[in-house]
Amino acid sequence: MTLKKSTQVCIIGSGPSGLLLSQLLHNEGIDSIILDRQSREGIESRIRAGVLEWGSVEALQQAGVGERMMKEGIPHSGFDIAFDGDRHRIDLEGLTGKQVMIYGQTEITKDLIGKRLAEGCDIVFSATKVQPLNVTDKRPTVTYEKDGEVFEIECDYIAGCDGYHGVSRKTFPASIQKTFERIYPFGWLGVMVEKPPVAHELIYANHSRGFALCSMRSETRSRYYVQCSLNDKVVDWSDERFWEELSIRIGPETAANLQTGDSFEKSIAPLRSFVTEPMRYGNLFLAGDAAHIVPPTGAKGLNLAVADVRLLSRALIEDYKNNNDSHLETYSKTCLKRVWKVERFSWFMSTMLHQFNDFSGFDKKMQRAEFDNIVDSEAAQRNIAENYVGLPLE
Ligand code: RFL
Ligand code: PHB
Repeated sequence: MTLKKSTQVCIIGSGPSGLLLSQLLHNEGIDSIILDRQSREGIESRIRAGVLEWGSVEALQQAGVGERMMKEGIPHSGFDIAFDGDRHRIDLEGLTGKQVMIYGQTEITKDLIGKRLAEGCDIVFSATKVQPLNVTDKRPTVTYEKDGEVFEIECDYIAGCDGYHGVSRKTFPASIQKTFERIYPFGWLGVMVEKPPVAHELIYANHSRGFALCSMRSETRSRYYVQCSLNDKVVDWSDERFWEELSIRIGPETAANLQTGDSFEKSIAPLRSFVTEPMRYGNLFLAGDAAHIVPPTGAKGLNLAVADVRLLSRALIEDYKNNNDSHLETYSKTCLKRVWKVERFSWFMSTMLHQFNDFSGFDKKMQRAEFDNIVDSEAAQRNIAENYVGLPLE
């Protein structure tokens, strides 16, 4: 027997995209159900992004989930780029008048899940066989299974917020879908440690042994990354090996302030650029990682997801409140223009800052020239700063 449910917007995925969309819709009286294949504990323990554009900060505040972020988050006015021991600060605030906020994605997810559940939202965790159906019909459906029972949700719209490995994007017919992809020939090994950060601001470093990033989650918790081989396994990297390698890549002066310790999380992530076009098929709309992936070097993935959701919520609210579907019609085009600019920035930062095995002597000179150009040109610095603090929504 199939158990029936009904809602206005069925949201697949309870990552930051799906949760924030549900919250923004709820605030305007629009009902949604969220389905996720993972457990709540699994979702709340995923360690991912750490840097929020100010536009994302404002969106979370406007949604009513900014209270803890404004207390515990750390605003940053700049960050450093280092190249073979030379270092240059990008003065975000001086160049753009804006800051970014250090606040973990894990915390944003916890804040959103807490608020959504407190307000009575139906979030189905550990749902299996989630499947959007009849998405070009006026009332599409989503089916799923939970605890051995089969459910069918009837809705007006489906939001595919189910990340890169989700089911929503796969529902698009091949005849209308175009995908664009670049896979980078290396990964990032990330480590979290309960020690104060090595510096007050982030440091992105290109060293002849590979890229390194010094980041943080709080005054007492640091997040570090080093470029690693795609063949590496986490077990290949003892804490000792990690600290040794990071110290070499950030150079002796910075490393003198490095407080090492036992890591409590260590993982390897591949780097990828990916875009699917269009972001809409019938009444199914994609948002966040379901539609695009950026390499993490520009700190853009989560922010791009928030930007999509701001546009999608606005379009749905216009449709429900004013019977105006023009923003839904232009959603994909508006998002993709911004997505490609952010893809460009993330690709640029990744290309400048990593070691590529197949780079020629000329390619390496180009990387150095990019760095020197940034150091010597305020215009180049401003362009980086504008992208880092976040491009306008449209
Ligand atoms: P998510 O977070 O992947 O959530 C998708 C949800 O969908 C569920 N799901 C399904 N549910 C039901 N049925 C299915 N078939 C499903 N398939 C999947 C999943 O369980 C999951 O809960 O996507 P969303 O919401 O679009 O959010 C995107 C962000 O998570 C992502 O872009 C960022 O984490 C990227 N990122 C960073 N972004 C930044 O803006 N700043 C950063 O500093 C930053 N650092 C990072 C990052 C990503 C990293 N990794 C691990 C990929 C650092 C790293 C290391
Ligand atoms: C992080 O703190 O996890 C982080 C910060 C900046 C990035 C990527 C990841 O560019």
